[in-house]
Amino acid sequence: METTMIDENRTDSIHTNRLMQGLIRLGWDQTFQAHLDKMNQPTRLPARIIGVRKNRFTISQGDKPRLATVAGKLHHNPDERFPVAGDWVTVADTVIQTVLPRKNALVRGAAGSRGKQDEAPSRKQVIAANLDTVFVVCGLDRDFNLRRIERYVTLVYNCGLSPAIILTKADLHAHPEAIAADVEGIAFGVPIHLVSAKERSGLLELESNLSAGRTITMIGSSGAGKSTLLNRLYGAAVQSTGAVSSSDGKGRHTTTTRDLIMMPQGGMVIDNPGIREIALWDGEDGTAHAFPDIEHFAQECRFSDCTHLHEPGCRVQEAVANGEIEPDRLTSYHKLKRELFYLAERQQKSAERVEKEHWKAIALKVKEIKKKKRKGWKG
Ligand SMILES: Nc1nc2c(ncn2[C@@H]2O[C@H](COP(=O)(O)OP(=O)(O)O)[C@@H](O)[C@H]2O)c(=O)[nH]1
Ligand SMILES: [Mg+2]
Ligand SMILES: [Zn+2]
Repeated sequence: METTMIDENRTDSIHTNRLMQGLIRLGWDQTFQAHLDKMNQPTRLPARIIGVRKNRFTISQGDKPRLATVAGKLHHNPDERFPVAGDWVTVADTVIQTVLPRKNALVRGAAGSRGKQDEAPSRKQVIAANLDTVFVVCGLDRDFNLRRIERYVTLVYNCGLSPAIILTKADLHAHPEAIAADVEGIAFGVPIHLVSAKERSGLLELESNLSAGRTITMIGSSGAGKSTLLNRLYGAAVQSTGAVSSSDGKGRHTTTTRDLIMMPQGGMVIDNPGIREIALWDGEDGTAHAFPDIEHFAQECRFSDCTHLHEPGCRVQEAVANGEIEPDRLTSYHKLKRELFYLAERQQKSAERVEKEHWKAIALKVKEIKKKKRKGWKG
């Protein structure tokens, strides 16, 4: 009998080993393990969210993907994290119980959550979690727009993430290197890659982002060429792509779901549908990272709290006047700064409102108690 016991233990540990190897392939590490250990619920196993279709989730532990549902408490409790692509979760059978704390997340202001066009969004949308790099993908066709790249880069930095800019469809431009140089002028220190998915050029340089255990995601407009790039890097058509309607240069919606793809290089890519509205969400000061040139001149402004709009002795304005900074770049900076300011203000306001409501509730309670006491004294 004793031999079978030993064998069972052995199979057990082989099983655990295999599970662990599968998880590590998906990016599992000591940080997540520590979170799991702290929960102390040995019956719940970790898994990663590798597919999101509305409220249906696909999870993986490194082997066969499985469909999963979400425990009711995640739906109803606004304080609970709700799973997104790239999240690590605990599951009991095929029910997602908890979302483990995220290392980071790509977050934006939810589309349609701002009342007027210029208003700060009132809700956030988590696009993907636990990322190593975010590819900002921009096609060198009509999609190309420096200001939009600035906005994406700020969004990425604002989330505490590292961007890399992928200029794709290089085959469609007569002087792609000149465009790359322009981008260099607005994205200091951000890796810039010129690629053509069609001609398969520039792909090899991207592979260092895809080494084992790493996760990247791609953002960019619909039709930018994200899914095509993913397919090329994969070496097969794993994602569907769409033709751009030539009349308006805008792509059709082809990717409506989010999938985490295990790449042959060892890393993982989360494909995203095109984002039409790139609203920022409050976070780290993304503009400081995205506009180091302006921040550099700002140190020499006469006033330490200079807004670089109209103050005397503003070194930033001077830099614009003598051509050290492009006027459009400063406009873009002001615009993004203003957005972040309104976001912060909105959050401050809603915090104050919660506080106020809290005290109102207490005042009501006190009144109620007083009333009861009075009644008690009378009766
Ligand atoms: N000429 C050219 N066309 C491309 C390239 N990459 C993508 N496309 C085309 O651009 C369109 C949109 O591509 P897709 O990958 O679906 O864009 P997504 O919406 O960002 O995923 C498709 O018709 C692709 O064939 C490229 O490198 N060169
Ligand atoms: Mg796509
Ligand atoms: Zn100034």
